[in-house]
Amino acid sequence: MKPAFSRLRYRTTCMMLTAMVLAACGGDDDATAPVAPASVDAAQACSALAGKTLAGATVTAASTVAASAAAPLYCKVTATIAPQLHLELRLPQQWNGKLYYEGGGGYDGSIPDLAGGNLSALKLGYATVNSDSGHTDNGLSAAFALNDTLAANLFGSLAVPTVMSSAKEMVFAAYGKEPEKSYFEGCSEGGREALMAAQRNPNLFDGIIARAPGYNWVGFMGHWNRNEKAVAAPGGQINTAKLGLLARAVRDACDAKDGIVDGIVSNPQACTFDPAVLRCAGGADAGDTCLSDAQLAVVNSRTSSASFANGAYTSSALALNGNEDDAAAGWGAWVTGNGDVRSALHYLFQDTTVKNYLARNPAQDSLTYAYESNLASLFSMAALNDATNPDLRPFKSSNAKLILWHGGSDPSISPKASSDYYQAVTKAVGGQAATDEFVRYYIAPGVGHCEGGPGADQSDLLTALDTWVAKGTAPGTLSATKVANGATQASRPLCRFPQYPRYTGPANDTAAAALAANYTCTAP
Ligand SMILES: [Ca+2]
Repeated sequence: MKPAFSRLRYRTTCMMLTAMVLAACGGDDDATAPVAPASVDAAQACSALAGKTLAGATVTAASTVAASAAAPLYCKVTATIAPQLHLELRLPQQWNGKLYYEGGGGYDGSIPDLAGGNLSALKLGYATVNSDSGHTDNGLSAAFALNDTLAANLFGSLAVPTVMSSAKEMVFAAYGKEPEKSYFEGCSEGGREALMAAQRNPNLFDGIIARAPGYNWVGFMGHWNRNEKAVAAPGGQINTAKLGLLARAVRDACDAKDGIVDGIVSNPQACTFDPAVLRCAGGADAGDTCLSDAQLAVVNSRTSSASFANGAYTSSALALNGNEDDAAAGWGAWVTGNGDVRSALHYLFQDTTVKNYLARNPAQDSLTYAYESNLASLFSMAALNDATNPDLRPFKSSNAKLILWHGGSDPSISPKASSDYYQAVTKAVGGQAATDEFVRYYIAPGVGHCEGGPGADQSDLLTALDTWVAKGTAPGTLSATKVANGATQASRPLCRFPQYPRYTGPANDTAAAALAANYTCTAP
């Protein structure tokens, strides 16, 4: 349990009371603990919070949401922490005594819907909380950072601890007891928030799940700036047919190295494919059966690391994985914009970053901006947003646990970036044994950015984390499933890094290939 703020507050209140009523405060720790009601239903939780201001959060609405096929009965609370930080707290009728905080995505700017991680947590009985991280906009806009220093600081690192202060107080007011455990989970930007909390607020959560974390903001944005300039260069655009050519060539070379040809390169460390074999004769574009030098320059920009400010900021290489042509995990949406570079997600993210953090000029064209032209702006953005500190000893000392997860075919953030961070943590905390005491790292082969792709993208990491934190049972090999239309299509073991799931079942057996039992976590 984290510092018992409610007891401290209760004692403080008692100290302020006169001797006349002091007896009611009791004389030892147990007696000072507030007594939880036998049960609190969702309507009571709502009425306890309606109209209140708690730890700076003013409740703007509190109403029950009836149980449905999608979600159980809960009290939905919206609140504002003045002047601009908005949060939503969901208090289930059947509370498990714990709090779950889910991070945002992109540049945040809105409260995430009840879906994905927070819906799963609510179904498990967790009280859940989300925020907009302190500004209102679409997730592809960093306009808030241009002139709103508070918004920039809230987005960078302050929203999570600020929201947590209020959320814990609200949970106490609603249920009569503070959360027994508090967990954070986030992917991409939410994964950055997760690692930021582990680094800067090591006592805030009992456990953290960081998935595909965008922890390296300056490095990643600079890498994307470089990549998108290559796509925008004359002849740099890679069409769908050429992406198919590239992906097939990678699969032909590497798919089988995990024991099964299933469209997933599960053993990337055995993959030594060189895209230069696809070069058009002479280097000029000669149609869809080869890649020109301009197109290979895009491939090489992504598959090589990037470094800025004399190595102060770096970004890991993003290896080819054979899913470059996948609808969800491929390059179309993220890199090429399917023929329109200025609609590619990486173009859009780096462009709003250049405009609002670096050039500080909304009219700046990011494709003509030299990324290192203003080092002070890089330093400033890093101080706000980078969660690159590998020294998690304070987090470890608080007895908290961290689960790292990354999709093996992530087209946005390289799984190698998470591997590099994990290895830096291992070094910083004193080696593998010390790391194993509080970190688990998993790569899910064939999975795209946070989800999607041909791989098994669904795993119950929250229960694995809770079992570790609450019962002391550290997670080993976990399970992952691929779900389509509500039905499980395939299962795989989710192996601890650096292991991968190697197929050990019968050959040419589609049913066997869909079952996790026919795979063995194997060292590369
Ligand atoms: Ca394979």
